[in-house]
Amino acid sequence: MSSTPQTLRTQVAILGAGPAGLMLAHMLRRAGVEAVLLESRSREHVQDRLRAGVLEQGSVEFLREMGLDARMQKIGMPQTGIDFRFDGATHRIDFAQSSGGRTVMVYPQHEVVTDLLAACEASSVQMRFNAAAERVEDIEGSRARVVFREDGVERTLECEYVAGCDGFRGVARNAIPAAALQIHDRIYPFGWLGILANAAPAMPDVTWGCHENGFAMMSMRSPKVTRLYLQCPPDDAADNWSDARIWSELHARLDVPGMPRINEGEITQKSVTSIRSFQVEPMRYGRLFLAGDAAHIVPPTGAKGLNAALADVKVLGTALTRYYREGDAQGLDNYSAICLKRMWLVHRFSAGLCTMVHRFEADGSFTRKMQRAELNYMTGTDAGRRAFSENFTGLPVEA
Ligand code: FAS
Ligand code: PHB
Repeated sequence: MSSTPQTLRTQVAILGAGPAGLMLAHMLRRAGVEAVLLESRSREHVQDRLRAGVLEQGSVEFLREMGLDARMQKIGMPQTGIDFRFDGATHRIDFAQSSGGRTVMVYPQHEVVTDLLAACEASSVQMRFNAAAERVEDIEGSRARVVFREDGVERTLECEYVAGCDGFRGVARNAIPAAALQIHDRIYPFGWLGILANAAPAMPDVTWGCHENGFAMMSMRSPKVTRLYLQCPPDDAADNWSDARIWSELHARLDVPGMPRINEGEITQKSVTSIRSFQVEPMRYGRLFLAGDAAHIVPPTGAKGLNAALADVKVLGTALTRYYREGDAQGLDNYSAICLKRMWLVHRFSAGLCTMVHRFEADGSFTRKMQRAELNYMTGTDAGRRAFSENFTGLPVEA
């Protein structure tokens, strides 16, 4: 018989143990704010999920401020430039030089989650795994409620505020009345085949192939593991891609004369991800705050998904801390406006890049010429390189 009561009480209920939920739980614990985190999946599943790979400079600094950078400093891979391949040549942007020294760090999302889980467990954050929120109620009342199911038993978590960090397929967003929720959505006519290979990255820079066959990318997860992407049809399946076909297309789309060819190796993971731009407004309704993928999705092209989630949490965690420590609700009241102002600039960069580098089958030669003109301007002019670099290394977060 479980000792857990049917009804739990806390100050902040956090839905989701992805980077957003775990970082918020860690921030609130450090601030002495009481929180309970509910996660529908197991701890192992959460820790082992492979996703993003690149941290903006602001995210690296945020992790350092939160005391979470020890392993990142050891195994992270700092990046100062990015290599665009098109028209049979290489076109490198040194984003450190073009942004006054700002850089990014290749440090895989599952490593960030590993660090966050360890920190939350070390500070006894109340985390409940295999505890799926079913609905969020009374977000316009004096106290909110999260109804969740754990070990087959329905329980209730009463709280003052709910942080919906439960991702794109979570339930928090559903608590906002349809009449109050604006949804902005664009689904792109292609997907990405993501590949993990036991092969040393052939180049020190993340390398993009903007090819007639379609987009491709070479990134990395460690000095011995390469992360690769191939544009594919939106309804494609990983099983349609033999190893031979994968390597043939990667060489066709990424190799250029005078530069090292992509290194081949054992493919250990391949999966197809759909590509979309998605944003809900507002990101706060009554006692509910949405953060990360629960509020927005960006095409992975600009490496912004994970970073945008951390940026939201920096704003929300700071605002909740101010409220509980000083009784000042100004940050909470401004949360949605601050995050939306930054997010629409993140969408602008991510959707713009996505449109620039992919092959759109339905488009004619004029659009393809415009894409090339955009690429030449972005990589071939100081203004273009600076604009790319400021965005890729990360826009400021107004916390
Ligand atoms: P997450 O989706 O990470 O976490 C939400 C959590 O909530 C999950 O653990 C989920 O189990 C839990 N949850 C859901 N419903 C619940 C419920 N009812 N009750 C309790 N818990 C619930 N971004 C990049 O920048 N670069 C990339 O290359 C990249 N690749 C990606 C590949 C894939 C396949 C996917 C899906 C995303 C990728 N992303 C990438 C984006 C990704 O990194 C997200 O932006 C990031 O995980 C967002 O973090 P969270 O907002 O915490 O959401
Ligand atoms: C990745 O490593 O997953 C990655 C790197 C750079 C990008 C997008 C994704 O622009």
